[in-house]
Amino acid sequence: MQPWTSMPVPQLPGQGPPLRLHDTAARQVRLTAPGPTARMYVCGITPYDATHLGHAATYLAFDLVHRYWRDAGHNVHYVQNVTDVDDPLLERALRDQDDWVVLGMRETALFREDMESLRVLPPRDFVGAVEAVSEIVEVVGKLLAWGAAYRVDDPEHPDIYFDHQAAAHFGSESGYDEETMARLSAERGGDPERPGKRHPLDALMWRTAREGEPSWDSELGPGRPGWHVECCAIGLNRLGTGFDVQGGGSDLIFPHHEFSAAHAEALTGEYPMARHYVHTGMISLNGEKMSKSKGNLVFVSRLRADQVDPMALRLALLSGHYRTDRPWTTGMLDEAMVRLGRWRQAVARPAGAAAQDAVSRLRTHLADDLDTPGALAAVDRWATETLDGCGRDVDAPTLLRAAVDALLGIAVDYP
Ligand code: 5CA
Ligand code: ZN
Repeated sequence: MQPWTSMPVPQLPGQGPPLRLHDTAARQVRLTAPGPTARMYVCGITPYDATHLGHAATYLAFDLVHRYWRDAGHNVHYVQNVTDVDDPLLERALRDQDDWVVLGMRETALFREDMESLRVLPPRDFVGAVEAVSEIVEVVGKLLAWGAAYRVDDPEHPDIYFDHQAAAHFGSESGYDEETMARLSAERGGDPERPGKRHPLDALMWRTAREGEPSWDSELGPGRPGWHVECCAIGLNRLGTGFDVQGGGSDLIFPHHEFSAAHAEALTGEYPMARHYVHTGMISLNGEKMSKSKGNLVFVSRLRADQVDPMALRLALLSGHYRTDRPWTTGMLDEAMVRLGRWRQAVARPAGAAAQDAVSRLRTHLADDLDTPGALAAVDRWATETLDGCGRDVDAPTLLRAAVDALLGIAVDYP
């Protein structure tokens, strides 16, 4: 698929410390250590509804990773999928008597616009599940041939499942016990009750064709891909194994990322698929996780239509730490507008407070597991000192303008 349009990123003098990120598998904050090309896969949307603020917050967190690595001199190979064929999309299309392909295309187009307006740097590869069907078939075919996958004992629908015991490290990504896994599998798209499986946890890889559902002819017989194998195939085929970051919201820790990793281990014989598993906290509204299925949504596109400044929205979503579950309130947007106003005033001054220190503090906070509250406070401090007239550094306004653009993605004069 065509990703959205990129935007220029200013080059800053100097460098910050290496980036440290929380790794779910290690349950601690660890250094990232990418090679010249940093490799990141972030799970993309299921396009059956518009981008809400929870999605936006998640993609903004990984945009900061992208930007920090670039600032550190790395090329970033960023891959993102679009789950453009899956149960929730098909169910929504059926409910609204919509064509599932058109629904997916429409919501993906809106997502692109939303990402562009928030100044999220696009992935290098933006890949739909539909485009990747042949890649997925190849992965499933191999695992089936090797006995890591099997056909369920159901003559009418001999769907293919992954035997989770085929991956020696199954469970190491989430660290969850079996009871938690069973509960989450049932809640998040799994089917522990399905008869004929070797084990209730085993996850679907290939769903044989059903009446009224889309399907693709393949060596596996007509059918459509399961969800976890989609991200495994798209990620491995573009990044290879042992890539730097696998990312998504904390609702993907299990079963999605556990199974993608397990498929990859069974396929490549190598472990781990990703060196860091990075998960964002959930944005809530009225006390509940913002989710398409609950319908308690604030859409990015709606706020754009209401003339909300996208830079204020970006700042508001970055004002909390990415790993914290946090509520969305309109007060956050008001605060962000005030903050942005002060930044705009300060960078418009002919001189300001010493910029080097401010930029170095900004980088140090971001390097510390994306401490955005600390990073925003560092810019606030510089803006206050500058507006109080304490600075004589004539290069400072230009440098700060470039730094908040390059590192935080906030262009003060945008749009
Ligand atoms: N297509 C799959 C991933 S392969 C999927 O989960 N799609 S999604 O549209 O449901 O979510 C897209 C991304 O937004 C995921 O990383 C998900 O974890 C994240 N997300 C969903 N809801 C929230 C929320 N309320 N707060 C923060 N992130 C969220
Ligand atoms: Zn995914």
